[in-house]
Amino acid sequence: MEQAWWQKAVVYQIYPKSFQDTTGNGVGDIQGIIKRLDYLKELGVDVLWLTPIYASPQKDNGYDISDYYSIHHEYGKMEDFDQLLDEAHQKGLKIIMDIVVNHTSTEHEWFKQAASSKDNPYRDFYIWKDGKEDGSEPTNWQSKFGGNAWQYDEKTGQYYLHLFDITQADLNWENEQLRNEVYKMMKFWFEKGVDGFRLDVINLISKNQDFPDDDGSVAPGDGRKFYTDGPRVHEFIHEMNQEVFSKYNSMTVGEMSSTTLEHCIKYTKPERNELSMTFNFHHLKVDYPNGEKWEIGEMDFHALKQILSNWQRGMNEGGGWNALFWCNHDQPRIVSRYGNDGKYHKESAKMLATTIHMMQGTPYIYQGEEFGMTDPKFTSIDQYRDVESLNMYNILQANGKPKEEILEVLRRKSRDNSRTPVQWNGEENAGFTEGTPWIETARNYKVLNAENALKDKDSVFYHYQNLIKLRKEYDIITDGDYELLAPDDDKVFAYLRSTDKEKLLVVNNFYEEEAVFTLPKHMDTTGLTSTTLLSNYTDSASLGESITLRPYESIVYHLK
Ligand code: TEU
Repeated sequence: MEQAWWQKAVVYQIYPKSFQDTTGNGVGDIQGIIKRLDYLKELGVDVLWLTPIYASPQKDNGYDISDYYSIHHEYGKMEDFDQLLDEAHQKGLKIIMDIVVNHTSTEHEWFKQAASSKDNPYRDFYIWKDGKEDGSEPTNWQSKFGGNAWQYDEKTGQYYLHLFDITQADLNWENEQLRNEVYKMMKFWFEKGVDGFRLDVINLISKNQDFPDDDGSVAPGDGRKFYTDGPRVHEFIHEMNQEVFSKYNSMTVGEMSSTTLEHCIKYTKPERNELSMTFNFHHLKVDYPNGEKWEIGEMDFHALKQILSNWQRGMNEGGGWNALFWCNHDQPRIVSRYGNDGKYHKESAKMLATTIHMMQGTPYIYQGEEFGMTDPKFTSIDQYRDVESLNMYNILQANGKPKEEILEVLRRKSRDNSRTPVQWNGEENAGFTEGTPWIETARNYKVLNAENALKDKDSVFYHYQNLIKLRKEYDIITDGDYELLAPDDDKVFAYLRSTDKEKLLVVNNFYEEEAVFTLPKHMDTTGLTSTTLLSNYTDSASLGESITLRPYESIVYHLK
């Protein structure tokens, strides 16, 4: 297949609220993004993904949209957005918008209409059901933010579905008029000149219309099997593609909650005309004991290697396309999580970056990741802002978990770990704001910040810059096949990328103890010359039959 522009691109995710404030109100804004465009050019990324900037009551930081056609007032005005789009384009940066169409805020005009009476024309834009005979919720499904997923509406005597917060009401995709409204809105943004969309939880839009109770085989009231990759989801996304995406030279990335490889191949196989690529989260659940997010567990290294490798091979063989990432605004910082944010901060941040960036797919860098931002390690519940974290705090407390333990869980798991202000410099509030930031800055900003990273030729920042350059120079990173090497090794994540002409050998030590990697017998290197393309130590060994790797050492060899 002919290559699409986004297959060789690197995307940078901006969480505007925490990126750069220019007004002193403590909240980031669009002018702040404009101010930092040159920094992003220096890094070398091609596309900026902005998490939702639409009008919103901000119960879930913009994932609760009240008007798809206007900009949230704290971020600026539509003119600011137009200016951003224009300046970014002039600098050769593309912009993709985050669009949330599984649900809207209950403050959205559609919902207000829908809730006003049972026969309002907008009623069917949402999912309303009568309670069970005893008046209880229509199903036992749990909301992703805790509690039952149905909310009773006194006025009309029915329940509406909300898979997330109570103020995030699920849209009814069975309704054709709703779908047409969504397509119209998407076209509005494309006509403005945006280059694509990140589609929030797009694999949840088609619900099993029988609305059965969950038998609890996965977890009590889980419910996911009745709406994840649901009955009509491919049909709806294909329709969206035909009505909207296919008319523009766009890229689309679907956020896929609890999905499968088979579905993601379908979502992204070009001839099916659905999406460009998908995010999945299986590699970020290998530290969930028994699949439970709100418990602390060790990272299962073998599972991590197997999962990433299955997706590499599976998407390649199936003709799909992966989005590659460690970090986003919902995940703790990777260096604090699978790396080491103390003694080996630099080494481990670079090693993790190499591991993911040398794979096949489109890599995503989340703001601050490029210089190794860490979790803030909050110690008090007052420091948290995230609706999910606050809900879980209450739920775990009601379950009888001691407060100190809950705080420890949040310290490791909270989404706020990635939402603290970007650490631009060592000035007060890290140069993020001249006012009081909406969420505290991590304490290490005096040392760990973008300004220092730019001054240090050996910084994590320049490692990311190199990874991006390599992707542009070496087609094999985009095109090569993938093979996991030494699958049973307890410390080393090594893989081989190959085309008929060349190979890339990527070896990563994930631990702070030394590790030895031995070239597998079947890998014949005779007649090939090896050069070291990148490493995170200045004096890494050249390729030999076995290589001793120092703590978190990571080396990329090119063989030709
Ligand atoms: O997240 C969807 C999602 O399922 C998560 O990663 C979620 O944060 C996690 O399951 C909670 O444990 C998307 C957005 O990225 C997230 O910020 C929104 O809160 C959510 O959708 C609702 O729009």
